[in-house]
Amino acid sequence: MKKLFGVFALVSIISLAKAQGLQSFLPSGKYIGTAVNDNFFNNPSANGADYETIVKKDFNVLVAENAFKMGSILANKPADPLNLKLSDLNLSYVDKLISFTQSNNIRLRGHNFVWYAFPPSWLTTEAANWSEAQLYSFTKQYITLLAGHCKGKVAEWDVVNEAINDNSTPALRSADTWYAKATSPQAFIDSCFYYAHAADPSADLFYNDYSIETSYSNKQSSMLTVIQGMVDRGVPINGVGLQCHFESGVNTGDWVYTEVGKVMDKLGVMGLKCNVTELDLRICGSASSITEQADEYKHFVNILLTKSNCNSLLLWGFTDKSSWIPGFFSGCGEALIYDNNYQPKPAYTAMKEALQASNSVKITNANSIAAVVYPNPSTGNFMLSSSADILKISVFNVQGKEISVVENVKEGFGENFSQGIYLLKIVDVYGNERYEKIEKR
Ligand code: 9MR
Repeated sequence: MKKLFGVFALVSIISLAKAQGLQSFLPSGKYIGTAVNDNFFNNPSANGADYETIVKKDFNVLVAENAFKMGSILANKPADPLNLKLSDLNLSYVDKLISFTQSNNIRLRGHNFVWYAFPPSWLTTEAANWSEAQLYSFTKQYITLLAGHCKGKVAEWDVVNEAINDNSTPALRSADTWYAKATSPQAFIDSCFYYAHAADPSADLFYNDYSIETSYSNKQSSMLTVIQGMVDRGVPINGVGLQCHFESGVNTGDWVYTEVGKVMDKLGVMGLKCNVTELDLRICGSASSITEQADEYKHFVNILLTKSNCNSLLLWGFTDKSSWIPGFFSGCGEALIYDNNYQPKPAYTAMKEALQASNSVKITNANSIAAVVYPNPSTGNFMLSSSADILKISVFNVQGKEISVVENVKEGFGENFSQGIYLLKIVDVYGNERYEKIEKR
């Protein structure tokens, strides 16, 4: 018992060192992350020291905003693009993020192997002269080299990004892509997944896109048809990423959260994961406020926590000091959870509160003994709030075995309960007894 206490004390000290960042409140198997910007790789002093401190404190999954894209990795034209060598790939930023995530015990997401947009400038001209077989050969070599280099270090990859047409007819882009020589864009996409799987069989492979989050966009039905087809053909796909670049107060609200939940369920039925991969909630003019935005961010945390096939919620950056939004949407900004000076915004607090609340234990049906148990944010113990003084709480596991008795409960209890369902026998000072179910999540 003494030894066990020692272990708990040690775990507590380590937890405190993590300074109660967002990720410290997550149940196991769930991840909250951010994209790291270009300065992280080539000009950290422009970000300032707070940038890295916040990344380590709050997030347990990272993705590079640009550094893993073909436009960065093959920015320089290789001597022979149809005979690619590992040394043709500029992997310095990739390796930097691999080593950062490994030394800080952070999960790494790769974005992306194939994207019609922003290819290396030489590729569009070059690929227009290739045969279809040469296009396939180049793509296979690129994915094989990069996925192989990152094998076991990148937990999940966006294999193909934004391949579906905005106007949905036909479903897949072709003429506006560097891979237009593929007579069947679908066969080309399938192949990309096969190449990635062969190079790193343990990585989760994703299709990632925007405007697929709700059924009000025609793109969603195209996506479901495309993905169902891939599943039916046995293509090694593990999930779909919903980018979720939304305008606060405009493309938000209960209907959106419900819709996001529904598409996650539909993909779950196909046996797939569905993650939020690029969330930001831009504020444009007076359409919203940072208070409204806070509530919206909270809903996305709840989606992460309640959807079993959603394991990650990634933000497209975390600080308004560095975001693609103002440069892309004129008059819009403030899309993220820290302000320009790295001060947490209401959105940050709301996310944290949603995560803390998810750790709470609820006592149900407590009529004569109205009692609520909630987590003490600084210790992780459970606190009891009751209308009557409680004499004793006995805790039973689901097998009915009494595993703990706490007497004269005035302060915290329950720090050593693992996740699960328990039965409490609560006795107050007047001898009233109640049996209540509690769930530690
Ligand atoms: O935020 C990224 C921006 O810095 C880049 O200039 C741009 C082109 O590479 O890509 C932006 O990220 C996009 C992401 O890769 C895919 N979904 C949309 C994102 C915002 O445009």
